[in-house]
Amino acid sequence: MVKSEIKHVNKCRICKSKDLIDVLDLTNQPIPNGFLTKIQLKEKEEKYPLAVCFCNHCSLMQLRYLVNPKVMFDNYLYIPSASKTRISHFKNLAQEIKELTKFNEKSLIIDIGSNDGSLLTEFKNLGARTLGIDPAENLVKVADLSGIETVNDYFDSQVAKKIVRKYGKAKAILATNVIAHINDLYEVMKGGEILLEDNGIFLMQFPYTLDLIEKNLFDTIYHEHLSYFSLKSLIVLAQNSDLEIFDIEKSDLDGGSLKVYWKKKSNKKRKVNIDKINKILNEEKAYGLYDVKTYQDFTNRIEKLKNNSIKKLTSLKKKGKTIVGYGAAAKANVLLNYFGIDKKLIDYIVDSTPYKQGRFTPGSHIPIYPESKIYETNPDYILIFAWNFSKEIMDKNRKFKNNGGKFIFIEPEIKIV
Ligand code: JHZ
Repeated sequence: MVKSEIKHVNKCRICKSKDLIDVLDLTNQPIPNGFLTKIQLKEKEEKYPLAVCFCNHCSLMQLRYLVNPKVMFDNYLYIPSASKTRISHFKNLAQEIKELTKFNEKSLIIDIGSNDGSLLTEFKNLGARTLGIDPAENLVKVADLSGIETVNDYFDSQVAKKIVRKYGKAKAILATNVIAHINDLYEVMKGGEILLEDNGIFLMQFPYTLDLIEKNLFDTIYHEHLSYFSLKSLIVLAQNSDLEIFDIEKSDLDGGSLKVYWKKKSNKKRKVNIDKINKILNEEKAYGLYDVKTYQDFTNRIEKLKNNSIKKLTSLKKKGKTIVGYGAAAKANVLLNYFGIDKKLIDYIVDSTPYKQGRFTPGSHIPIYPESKIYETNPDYILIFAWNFSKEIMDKNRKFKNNGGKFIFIEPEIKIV
């Protein structure tokens, strides 16, 4: 696949069925983390179709068009450490895995999509040996500087074999917010089988499709997220695998996510929490997650949401109000580009990520500043794009609120607080 080539998906990534039904088209968009420098603003911007379809067989919602991963991930500007809430989640996760696996200084903990190494740092602090895997060259350097050794690659069974030869097997493999980014999920499972110690665990965490649909979180649909999982779809994925799900937890992170715990089938010491698995499967069925109509209704709600939001924001602007954005998240760009919002409506966006500051949002070309900019210009409204961190953002901006400023939320319905 050459750099700008698009791959059209005509069979399901998990069950291989060709019965894929188009459900939502978010139009052609630039890649969601493709923040532009001032010089790049003058160049032609590459845009790619962004649309999802529903597999009528295993019910996996998935992207209809795939962008070459090298375009999206080789140089990556998103870092988890720009949000305290996420880091505190990482701290708790490390503690939880310590209790579950009783890892010690000899145990190897692997993180797939390890980014700047911030999750593994928490494991290192608890005394484990750590190894990251990440394709982003820029972030591997950052992780190395903070003492987290990282293999600069995309995870698959070949990489897993190399790691076992050099470092041994893993007590725990972590894959937080990365499984949705990987096209060949069977390679992930194979890699897990190769890499995991016999009594080890493999944890996947990803935004949960039921929450996405229920809360109208359409902006989490973007080119990086190839799959939108239900539990059912993962069970289909595991049918011929040596790994099996032994537990599941729901988490509030990122608008609602699922933590799925895998073990080797041969490991009989860990019991499979079959009641929990059945409970979640029943919830999915009762909600309609296996029914295409649920997704079609979602699409209709999103179209309405778009029209209502644009109307509301335009009317504020007509009254002479100033609106700025908070959090130049990947999902901010989906919303801006799908709604057709630009500098005429949003003056600027603030973000705590040093790599994003001084750049411009892809497609909409809105400038990004450090968070302190809010107190230089005192806007009337802040639109919170990073809604998953609204508490952290509102807490640190009490002064803005006390000065009479208001916050705008788009999902699930446009609301001013
Ligand atoms: P955040 C990323 O999506 C990319 P994004 C990725 N594809 C993925 O799957 C999801 O994460 C889960 C800023 N911020 O984490 C920091 C402030 O400025 O929701 C971030 O740029 N001030 C891997 O990009 C952005 O908001 C703050 O106080 O949607 C949040 O981005 C806080 C708390 C955040 O991920």
